[in-house]
Amino acid sequence: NHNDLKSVQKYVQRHYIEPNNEYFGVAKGKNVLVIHLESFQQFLIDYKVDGKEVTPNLNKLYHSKNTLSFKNFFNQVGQGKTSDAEMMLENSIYGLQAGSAMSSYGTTNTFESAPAILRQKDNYTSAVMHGGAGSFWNRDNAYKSFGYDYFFPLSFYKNKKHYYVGYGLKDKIFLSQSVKYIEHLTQPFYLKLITVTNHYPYEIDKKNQSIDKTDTGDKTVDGYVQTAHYLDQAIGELLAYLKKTKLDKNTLLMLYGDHYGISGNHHRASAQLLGKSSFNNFDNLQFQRVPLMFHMNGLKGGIKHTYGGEIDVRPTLFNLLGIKDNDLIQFGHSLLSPDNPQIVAQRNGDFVTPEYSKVEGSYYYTKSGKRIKHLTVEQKRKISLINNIVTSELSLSDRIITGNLLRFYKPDWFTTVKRKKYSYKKSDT
Ligand code: GP9
Ligand code: MN
Repeated sequence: NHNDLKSVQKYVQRHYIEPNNEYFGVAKGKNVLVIHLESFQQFLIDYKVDGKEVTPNLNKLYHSKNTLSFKNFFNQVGQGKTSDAEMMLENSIYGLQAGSAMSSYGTTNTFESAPAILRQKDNYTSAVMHGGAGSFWNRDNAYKSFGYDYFFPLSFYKNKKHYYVGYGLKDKIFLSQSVKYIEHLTQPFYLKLITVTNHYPYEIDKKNQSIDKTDTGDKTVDGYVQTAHYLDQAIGELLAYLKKTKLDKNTLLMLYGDHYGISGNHHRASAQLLGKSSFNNFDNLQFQRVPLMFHMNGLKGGIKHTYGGEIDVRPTLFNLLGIKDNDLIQFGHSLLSPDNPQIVAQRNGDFVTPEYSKVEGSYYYTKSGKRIKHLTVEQKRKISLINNIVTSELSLSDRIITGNLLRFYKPDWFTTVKRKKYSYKKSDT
């Protein structure tokens, strides 16, 4: 009810942080091309197998002087996996403790999401392209609630038996076919391309295996670098297209990994991949780092150490686009802001900060990985502040979703999204 909203509003206002002034609006009015890197972990960046880079194209982007790269950026998804990542990126609101918020509430809830905001503030056209079924994770409904103008799922693409693996079209085929749709989008656009080949069980046909598997002997792990390499090549082809069409001149690229590719059930193989003698639950939490990069001609880039997560992506993007977000209900903070609190909540209540990590009720020093056996009074105080923030955010966020609280709130300038306005036609539900 309204009182629930009041407490949410109060909390959000109290924790609001100004964006970084120097970066405010540096990408104002540019196209935004979001590349979803399926199951892509940060450790793959600069990773080598037999002396060969697994992801040369992404490595080049990562190190470019025109790329803002975040090396301590974490995924924060729960059971909703990809859909939780999308929920956080579009809304700066968490997924749920169980299930997928996009599936359970995407059709019925009111949202004030990135595509609607960008349309209303700066007349952006928005679209999602994905070589998989439109109904997966309830995308075909949730995207309407988010205010996406267009959705191009599998039914918009030519499909043949050898085009497809796992959950959708192979990334190279998906991206090359997407080009004709990208060309026709009215600019400026906010476009999300959702890749899918680098998804468990990491299988790809012989012809597209152009790097060796790793040799941990763990069958579900060893193919990972191979599909990641394939994804990287597909990205390379897309970048070449952007260059050829000069779209790169007026486009802000944003790339992110949605969640882990190697789950916590593969400690031995993970240790071997990282060249470590052991791998515990603390290591597994640190393993939740995924890439986040913003790339644009002329952007003042660099590798940033700020700790953050998917909840912070929208405020960071809005910082670059010069979109004021002080009157929006959101839990994230611009990663460019010097005052970013750097508290990265995990959906189960664990957290990472530059100083402390909480893993299944135990506390560790983030830098050394040493477990803290006895907390000092001062540590107790600091950690209880962090715990308060983590639990408040998660529970307030849950109340927004389960109580559909955004129907009671909108900034004056915002017009409520009408789902009926959108029809994705060929949608293959
Ligand atoms: C399918 C894809 C996979 O469309 O996005 O989702 P995931 O299994 O990673 O949550
Ligand atoms: Mn995923």
